[in-house]
Amino acid sequence: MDLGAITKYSALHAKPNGLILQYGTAGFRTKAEHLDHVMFRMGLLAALRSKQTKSTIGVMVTASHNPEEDNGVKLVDPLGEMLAPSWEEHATCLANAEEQDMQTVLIDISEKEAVNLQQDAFVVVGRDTRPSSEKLSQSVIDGVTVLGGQFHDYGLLTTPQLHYMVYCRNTGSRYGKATLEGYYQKLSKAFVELIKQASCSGDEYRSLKVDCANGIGALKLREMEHYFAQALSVQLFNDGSKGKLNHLCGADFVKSHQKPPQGMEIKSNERCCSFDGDADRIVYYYHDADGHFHLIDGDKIATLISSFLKELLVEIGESLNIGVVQTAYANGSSTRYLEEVMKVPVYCTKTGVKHLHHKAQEFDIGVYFEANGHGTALFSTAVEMKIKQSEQLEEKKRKAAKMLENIIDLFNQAAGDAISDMLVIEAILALKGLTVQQWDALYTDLPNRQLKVQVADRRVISTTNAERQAVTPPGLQEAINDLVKKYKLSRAFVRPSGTEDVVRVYAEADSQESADHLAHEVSLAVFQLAGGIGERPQPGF
Ligand code: NG1
Ligand code: ZN
Repeated sequence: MDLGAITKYSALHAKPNGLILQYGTAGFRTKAEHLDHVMFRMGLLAALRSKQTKSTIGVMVTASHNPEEDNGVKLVDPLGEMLAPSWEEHATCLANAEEQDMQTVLIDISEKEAVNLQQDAFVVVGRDTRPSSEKLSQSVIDGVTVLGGQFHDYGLLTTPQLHYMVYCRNTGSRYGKATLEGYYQKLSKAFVELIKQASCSGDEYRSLKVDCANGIGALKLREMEHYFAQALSVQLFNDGSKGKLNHLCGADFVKSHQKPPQGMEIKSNERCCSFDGDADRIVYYYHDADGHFHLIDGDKIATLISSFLKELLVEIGESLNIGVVQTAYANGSSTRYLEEVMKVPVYCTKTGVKHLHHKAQEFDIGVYFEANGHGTALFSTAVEMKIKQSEQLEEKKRKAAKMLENIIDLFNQAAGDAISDMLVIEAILALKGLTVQQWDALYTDLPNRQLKVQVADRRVISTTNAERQAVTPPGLQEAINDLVKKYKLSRAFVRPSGTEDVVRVYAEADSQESADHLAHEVSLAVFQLAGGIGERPQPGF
């Protein structure tokens, strides 16, 4: 390590005194103007991680669905996964070290992790469309370079595209070519082949309106659309040409406000979807003939996908297992439908895709989605083996195996990906001959409400049972239990957010009014028992 050079360059990316940040569920995220030192240091850390794993590491500069003024950074591990937990701790230590302690922390990490500093390092960098992202990604590169690392700057990419690049580079291109062209071709080829197998290929399946949150998804979908134009035409809205990123549009807005984005004209029964700011989340929706808005969230996406995959497995006649992984935010109706009607085992993990991804790896086919639309499906080698052996099978089984093969190619195995999920969904709807209303009608969501409560220190709330029960502060869970008892089909839980300084409250019940009341009452309990600050939560939304 050239400590002199590190000191010199670090001074050019100086840390504001006293600023403390945490590597949370989605890496570091805050106002862009506070992030320059974090970016430089994450460049250093990515180089160390690359030396340690002898693999390519990814660094993505984005703040996803946050407002345009924010930014953030996350590291991508060798197989496209989120950073290993011990390295998340190192990331936090390194980002928070005062200028004079930075070197010591860096040496500490290298020693603890037995990093061979002579080893080469290679880091790939991607960024979203935020005005601050270009300069910040340059700071990442400065960090990589000062540790003698090599880099490839992909420039503008969706978050899942960067995961894909990392995965390809570390699997000797067996998975795919680590270029945008490679990504577009792999996905589009699988999609077009799947669509060809649809018997009902009427025009109604062939067009889709996409709200791109004024973000990177618009640019990349526009680059990609001609690769699959023969099978699907996409009409892009909120493409960044005028509106602000994530402002009144995008998957997070649509899901949390349960209303359509601005800037999109929706005719009745038209199929529409929204991406978030870095294109790793997707939700669908439509207006019915009476003008009512219907949201189809991550839970219903998981239901569509897992039921289709289960049918294919039955078709092949193989005893491969399939499981669905959700979080506490999954709508109660979805869990019930999956378990009782579809007879698919459902598991609940803590919030954050790394937890879901980990659990999903336990199955031959693991489908995981957060209710907010972030998810994918993972396939074990046993499934791939089965497909390889399908040559000997009878015609019908061979066809199912072929479909499964294309579906595997179409899913981004490295991460939840709005573009890839969109194409999977479009293919399944076409293959099953399902309209958006028929898909929506699989089950009816229980009315629900999510709220935020400001408290002095959100860490006073600790949870258990995949965040569905509060352990501390004393009395809070008992209070929630008593409130829940007052309503029908009700459920409520609270947890500290990993990305915002708030406590999140979730409630569902048999009517919207009840869900709203319950959420409000639980908010008051949090405010009283967990050190609420500012104004007491008010009823009404
Ligand atoms: P937090 O802020 O920890 O609730 C949010 C989402 C997560 C996940 C992360 C990362 C909800 C309720 N929470 O986490 O699901 O997507 O952001 O972006 O949607
Ligand atoms: Zn995102």
